[in-house]
Formats: sequence, C-alpha cells, structure tokens
Amino acid sequence: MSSRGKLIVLAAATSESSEYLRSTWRQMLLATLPSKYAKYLGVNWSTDVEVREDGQARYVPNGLRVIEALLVERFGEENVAVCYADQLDRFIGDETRAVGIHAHNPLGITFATDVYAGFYGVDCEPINAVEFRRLILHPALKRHKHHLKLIVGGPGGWQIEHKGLQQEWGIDCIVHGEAEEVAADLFAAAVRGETLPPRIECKSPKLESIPRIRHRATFGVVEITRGCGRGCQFCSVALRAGKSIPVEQVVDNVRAQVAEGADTITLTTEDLFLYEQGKKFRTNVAALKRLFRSIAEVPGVRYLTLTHGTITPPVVTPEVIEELTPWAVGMSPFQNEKSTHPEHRYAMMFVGLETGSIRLFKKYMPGKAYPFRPEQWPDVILKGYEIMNRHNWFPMATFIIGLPGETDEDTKQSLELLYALKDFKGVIIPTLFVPLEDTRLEKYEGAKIARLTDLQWEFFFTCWRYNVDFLRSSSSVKLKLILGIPIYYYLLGRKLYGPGFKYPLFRLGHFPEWFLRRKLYLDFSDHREPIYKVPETVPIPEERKRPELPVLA
Ligand code: B12
Ligand code: SF4
Repeated sequence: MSSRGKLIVLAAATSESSEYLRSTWRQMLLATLPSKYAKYLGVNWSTDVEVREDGQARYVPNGLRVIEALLVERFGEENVAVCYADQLDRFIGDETRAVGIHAHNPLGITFATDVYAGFYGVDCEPINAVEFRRLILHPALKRHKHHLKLIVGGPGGWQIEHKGLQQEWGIDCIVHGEAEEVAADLFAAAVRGETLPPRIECKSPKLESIPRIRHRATFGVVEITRGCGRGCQFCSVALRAGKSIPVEQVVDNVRAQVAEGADTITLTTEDLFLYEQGKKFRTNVAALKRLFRSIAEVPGVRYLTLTHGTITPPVVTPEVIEELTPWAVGMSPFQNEKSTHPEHRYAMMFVGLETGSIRLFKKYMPGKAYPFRPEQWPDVILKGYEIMNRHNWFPMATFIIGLPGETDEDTKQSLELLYALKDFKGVIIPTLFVPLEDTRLEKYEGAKIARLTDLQWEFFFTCWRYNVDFLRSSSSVKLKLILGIPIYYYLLGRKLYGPGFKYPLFRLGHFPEWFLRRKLYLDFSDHREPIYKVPETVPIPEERKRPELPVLA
C-alpha cells in the first residue's frame, strides 16, 4: 500500500482475534493471564493470527465483520481495509479519514477477569489489555491523527470510559451497543471531517438491518440469535430485543467463512435454545435441527462449536439435547477421555449458573429459571447437568461471586450446590461481580478481591480444584500444584490477599482434607451426601403452564 492509505481502516487486537486450537476457552484465558509472564505460561500463541496476502486480517471478531459489511456497502470494498496492529502502517496513510477499532474486552476488566492476572502481582496486566494498548497507541495512528477520526465500538467499549482513557487515547467517539443503524452515517461524518459526539448509545436494530458478513470471523462465529429477554439484572444483553437470524442468512454467513478457509463454525447466541423459540421460551426443536443440519451440510464445515445456553430449556424439553447431539457432539473439535462418545468428543457450552442462593437468584435473575420457580433453581441445575452429561454435553458453567448484598449464608448455599455438582462432567468458572454499564445493577459496587470473605475464597478455589481434577487427572500436574502452591502462598499470595486465602488455596493444591477440614466449610473427607440431589423430575408449576400468563410473572 502506498502512503495514501485506505479511506477507512478497521482493526482488532490479536489476542481478541486468535483462534488457537479452535478453542474458545483458551482465548478467554487471554483476558485473564498476565502479559508479563505469557512466555512462562505457554501462551505464546496468544498473538498468533494469520494475515492475507494483501496484508489484511484473515479473521477478526464477528462484530467487526458486521461493521465492515455495512461500510463496504456504503463506501465500496476498495475503500475499507481490516487488519491487525502490525499491519496498520500499510493501511493508514494520508488519505485515511476514519479508523474503527473493535473492543471485546480491551482492558480485561469484565467480570473481574483482571483478578486472575492480579494473582501474579499488582503490576500485572492481562494479555488483552497489553495487546489492545499496542493497537490503540500505534505510531501510525498518532502520525496521521490530525486528519482522521478514531472510533471505538464493541461490547467492551465501556471499559475505556470507565477507566477515563478516552481522551488520553485520542478516541473521538465510543459507540455503545448494536451499531447496525448508526455505523455507516457515523463513518460518513468522520470521512467528511465533522466533529463526532464523544459517545453514541445505539438502539437494537431491526432484523433486516443486520447484514450478511463478507469475510471470515474469528472461530467462524455466525450469529444465530440476538438478545435474550430473561431479564437478569447483571447482564448487558438482557434487555436487547430478541431475534433469530433466518437460516438462509446464517448459511450464507457460513459459506462466506468456509470460502476463506474456516473449517469450524461457532453458533453464536445468548442462549442456543432461543432459536426460533415459541411463546414463553418454548424450545423449537425442529428449527434447531434444521439449523444444525443446514450448517453441517455446507461443504467444508468440519467442526461445530457452541457458545451460550441456558440450563432451563433442556429440563423443560430434554429431547432437544438428544436430537442435537449428532452435530453438537459428533462435530465438536473437543475431546476428553471422560466422554462416552466413540471418539471421546464432547459438546462444550457456556452456561450461567451464577448462584446457589435462592434469595439472590430471586432478587437478580428469576427469569433464568422460567417456567420453573426460583426455589427450584438447584433442582433445575442438577437435572440439567444430568441430561446434558448423559449425551456428552459438558457445560462450562459460570458463577458470580459477590453479587450486591451477598451474605455468608448465600455463599454457603452456593458451596452446597457446588458440592452437589462434584461428580458431574464440566468446568466451573468462578467470576467476580462487575456492575456492567447498561445493566440494572450498574450503580452497585463491584466485588473486590481484597474484600473476599473466607467462604468466597473457598468457593473460588473449590471450583478450580474441581476443574483441575476434571481436565487433568495426571499426577504430575497434581504434584506441581502440591509443591508450587505453598511456595506461591508464602512468597506472594499471603502478602496480596491475607491469611483467609491460605486454606482455600491449599485445597487447590490437593492438600489432604484432614489438614483443611477444620478451616473450610466443605469437608470432602466425610463423604456426606450433598443437600441437593438430582430430582426424578422437575415439575412445571401449574399456573406457568398456561400460555396466557405473563412470561416472567
Ligand atoms: C462469540 C463471543 C466470544 C467468543 C469469540 C470472541 C472473539 N474474540 O471473537 C469467545 C468465547 C472466545 C469469547 C470470549 C470472551 N468474551 Co465474549 N462473547 C461472544 C458473544 C457470545 C458473541 C459476540 C458476537 O459475535 N456478537 C454479535 C456481534 C454482531 O455483536 P458485537 O460483537 O457486540 O458487535 C456489535 C457492536 O458491539 C458494535 N461493534 C462491534 N465492533 C465494533 C467496532 C466499531 C468500530 C463500531 C463502531 C461498532 C462495533 O456493532 C456490532 C453490530 O451491532 C458475546 C455475546 C453477544 N451476543 O454479543 C460475548 C461477549 C461479547 N463476551 C464477553 C466476555 C466477557 C468475554 C470474555 C472476557 C469472557 C471471559 N470472562 O473470559 C472473553 C474475552 C476474550 C478475549 N480474548 O477478548 C461479554 C462482554 C461483556 C462486556 N460488556 O464487556 C459478552 C457480551 C458476553 C456477556 N453477555 O457477558 N467471546
Ligand atoms: S439468561 Fe443469560 S443472556 Fe439472558 S438475561 Fe440472563 S444472563 Fe443475560
């Protein structure tokens, strides 16, 4: 490219674009692992991305592909380039008028993902944060800033405002929310050199405004639904208007990606079971089967992966899991010896469990259990796990520690539920409450790691103890933990987090239970029966069977 550059340049950070081993959970780690120690943690791949012959990015997050499609429609393919930081010099030039940057989790502060980086010391930043800064402070941007506008958009844009970095980083405008009906006009204003508003809040677009993407997205992401409607108060998409992308459009998006070398397609949604749903969240098994079959039939599609799903629909409609298993498990790239599939494949789906406390559940997220009552939440979870595990679906579940007003009693209930999940297959990720913008809890204080109670630490490390046992039962890993954890505690951990951290951490280190039992709430050595057990059935309350009732009564 000459020094003239492209009129519009779009870019994404490498750590938000990489698709190493087709593993979404590995990319998630990049929001949490400290950049400083990346080379010792075996994540050198975090910035591995592929560049096309013309210097453009081979894959970037799907949201940026949507923006690209809108801008190409308005300004023409020849005026828009999409690249990573290392190629910015090739595309930003004298004629560039607008640069748009995608932010998924730019500072790594969502759900306190930075907590994990913090374990390595106070001056440790997650890989995501370092890579995003490398992009936004790129010298080419600085050199040409006087004649271009810098626009940032994406689900993590709020983080930049939250940390007061917009001015320091020279960002003219941060776009919040779904930008379909705003992006083209905004970039047109930028191209004309007009002053842009520092922030734009977008409304949910009409279904027809969502364009087909033209090029490959990271992990072959194709959106199948948008929005949710279950109304959890901590969630930023809870109130986005729900819609399903027509199967023809989904298949076109798959074709566009396969044509550029993608062999893996990630069905992206807040909740898989919302696809073409009936009234009151009724799962549409036929539509889901048609969707999976249509995607699987596109020549070149080798693997299918999932993103999110709510645990309630499989309890209401268990056959949905069995019916989708041939694709969800049979075409999954993930393998684990604990799977009973002939090739040990398993389907991995992110499932939000969030709390075992009925009180907190009722207060902040009762819609998650609909049509069941909040009091049935533990039953729904256990039954849902049973159904999913039976068909080799291993959930990647999340819990939120430190929801506003959480008491020791609430944490104990979550620990009890965790204990009941001990023998199920899956991974449980503890996260800390973060008041996301545009949520009903945005004004509340986030959970602070320095203020975690002993019980909350126990919850945190008991999850990781389960995960280590589930993912790697090799004795060498256990030995490393047994030896490494006390050293870490006495050298650094104790200073950072105080003595309440010790025994929970030692549980992760596989210390014998006789050593831990008087210090922790759960005692693994007494083999007591869990308080919660998998129920035979979970009855739907009579009054909620009637469709004329309000959805979330
Ligand atoms: C697929 C996905 C992933 C995949 C792939 C990510 C990738 N890098 O490509 C995986 C599983 C790896 C992933 C990981 C993570 N994710 Co994610 N992910 C999603 C998911 C389900 C879909 C994204 C998508 O394609 N959406 C559809 C597109 C069209 O929407 P969009 O990206 O928001 O783009 C629109 C606007 O934001 C805007 N826009 C986007 N880019 C730009 C750029 C410009 C210039 C402009 C003007 C506008 C603009 O316009 C687009 C069209 O409306 C969303 C939830 C959701 N439904 O959006 C969560 C979501 C974005 N992820 C989230 C989180 C927290 C994470 C993790 C931090 C999880 C974790 N705790 O570890 C990691 C971070 C990974 C990383 N390295 O950065 C949160 C973000 C919350 C927040 N507000 O900060 C979301 C919203 C999920 C949630 N409900 O909590 N994720
Ligand atoms: S069910 Fe999931 S996507 Fe829907 S509102 Fe609740 S947390 Fe958000």
